Parts: sequence; C-alpha cells; structure tokens
Amino acid sequence: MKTIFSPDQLLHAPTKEISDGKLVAAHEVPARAEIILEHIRKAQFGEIQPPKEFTLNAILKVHDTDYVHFLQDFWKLWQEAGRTEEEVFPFVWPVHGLRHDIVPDHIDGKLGFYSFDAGSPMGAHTWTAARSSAETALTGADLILSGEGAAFALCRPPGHHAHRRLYGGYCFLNNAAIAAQHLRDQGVGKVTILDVDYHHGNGTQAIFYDRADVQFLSIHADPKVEFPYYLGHANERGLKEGAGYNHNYPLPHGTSWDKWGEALEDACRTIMKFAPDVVIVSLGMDPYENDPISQFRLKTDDFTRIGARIAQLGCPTLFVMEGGYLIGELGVNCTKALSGYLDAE
Ligand code: OKS
Ligand code: ZN
Repeated sequence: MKTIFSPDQLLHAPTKEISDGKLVAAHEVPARAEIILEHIRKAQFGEIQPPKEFTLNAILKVHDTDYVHFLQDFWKLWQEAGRTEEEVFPFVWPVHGLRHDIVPDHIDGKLGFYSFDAGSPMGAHTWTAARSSAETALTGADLILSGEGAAFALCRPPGHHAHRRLYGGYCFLNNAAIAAQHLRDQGVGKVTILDVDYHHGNGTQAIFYDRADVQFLSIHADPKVEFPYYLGHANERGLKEGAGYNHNYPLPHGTSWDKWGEALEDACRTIMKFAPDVVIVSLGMDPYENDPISQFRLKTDDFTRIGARIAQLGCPTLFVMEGGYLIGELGVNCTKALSGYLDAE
C-alpha cells in the first residue's frame, strides 16, 4: 500500500486554538503527520510518494468558488486590514435569523461567514497546506483508479468537518469528499465514505446528503454531548435521491470496542448492501482511549480490528487521515489500522 504525503502539509502550524471556551495549545499540529510518517516508514507498507499537482477544478467540484477564493486570499485580506497576528480566529457568525445572503466585505465578517467555530486558526500558509492535503487525497484516488487495491492519503490538515462553504473543526477542504467526487468524475459508479473518526463527519454528510451515488456512514460521539454538536444524529438519513444513503451511529462517551465494534459491523453490512466500487475511510485515531480531546475507549489492538473488518468488504480502499491527537500513540495506532487491513486482505 502506497502512502501519499507532502511536506507542504506541515506549513499550517497553529500554536493555539479556542476550545471549550478558552485559549489552549493547538491540537492539530504538524507533529501529528510527522509521527505517522515515521511509523509508516518503519512498517514498510510500500512507497511513500508526494502528491501530484492538480488544477483547482477537482476542489471546485465540492467547494463553492467564493469560499475557495476566500481561503486563497484571506492572508492578503488580513494584512490589508492592518492585522499583524499570525493566527486568526473568527468571532461573529450569521446564526439563526441573521442574513446569509450577503457576504461581508470586511475580513472579520468573512471569517465568520465561512466558518462554524472559533477553534480552527488560520495562518499565512493554511491555504497552501490545505490545498496540498486535498491533492494528497486526490493522488490517492488516482492510485485506486490505476488499479491499486488500497492507498493511504496522509492528509493534514484534516477534512471531514469542512462543508461546501464552511471551515471548522481544524478542517478547510474536505479531502475525503474531494477524493470521492474525483472518483465519480473519473467514472467510478458508487463510492462509500466510512468515517471512523471520533467526531461526526458533518461536512462530508452535508456535501452528499441529497445524493445516492455516494453513501456516507459515520461512527462517532453523540453530538448531544460532543463536537460538532449540531449534526450527526441517528435520524439524519439523507434527502431526496439521497434518502436512505446516510447512516449515523452516535455513541455515548465512554464507548469501548464492544459497542463500537457492533456499530462497525452494522455499518459494514449496510455497505455490502450498497455494493460500492470504492470505499473511502475517513480514518481518525481519536476514538483511542487516551486521546486528549475525546472520550471513547478503543485500544491499540482495536484499530487492527477496524482495518481487518474493512478489508473483509473486499473493495478497493482509500484511507484518508482525519483526527487523532495523542502524538505519542498516533503512529502506532495508525499503522495498526493499516496493517490490520493489509494482513486480512
Ligand atoms: C474540542 C473542540 C474541538 C474539536 C475539534 C474536532 C477535531 C477533530 N473540545 N475532528 O475529527 O478531530
Ligand atoms: Zn476527530
């Protein structure tokens, strides 16, 4: 299994974030990708290659043009506003009853218009890193198209919280969604996105909510008590043609393998009924018992089980990295998931 990664993805390097109502040390840091890369190298799964370059077209199939331009231009706008801070946070949002139909000119208005939380700092190189992360996913999709049975897109920054026109949850471009759409555009009939990150993949769900060609399933902490709070309930089943193609498995804090594995089993049976041509796994390591921002109790060996169960689906599989914040165990758990897949193939 090949791994795709670019050092450009390290250029987004926040030092602090607003989380749980206060300013804390950033969790989504370059060291996450570096430790995973180190373990992938040691595990010798196969070649580690940089992403290819892509035009913006593949990104614009998933994200709105004005949003992509905002991400591209935001550092210039920030400086033009006379700001000197290196990490930028929104602080005002067009929620319930405020207007969404006029995009403000001012950078502070734009920041709130295009985000859904204050926890995702942007900096001078965020766009470069996010674009590179998306190209990593796209290159992984191309490997699948060229006949590889599996590939690992070591995406960072992550993507699954990003909507068509919103960033949040450390995510700017929805890497998994961009890869799925690219596969569809290259002639793949049906794509499943299975999201095993601790947090609900609200962006991915929203992007494909009214579509039957991309099935979405997510196993995550119940949004009643966990970020992203406002999406991810079990009764969100899809709309219009997409009705019946969205499946959420919200689980309580403290969930360990017994219940998590049951949800995975149900999800895998649902995937088999859909019979996808390609499976994309939004792979988060944050269900781990010692993750600093999460409250599930998966153990290192449970990640092996996850990989092995996914292998049983018998589909070409693109793994796309999402969350996971316990730097010390991140590399081990990630390679366990991938070796679980490879050994069971
Ligand atoms: C933490 C609030 C911020 C959570 C961001 C979630 C990022 C993530 N109390 N998504 O998958 O890992
Ligand atoms: Zn997560």
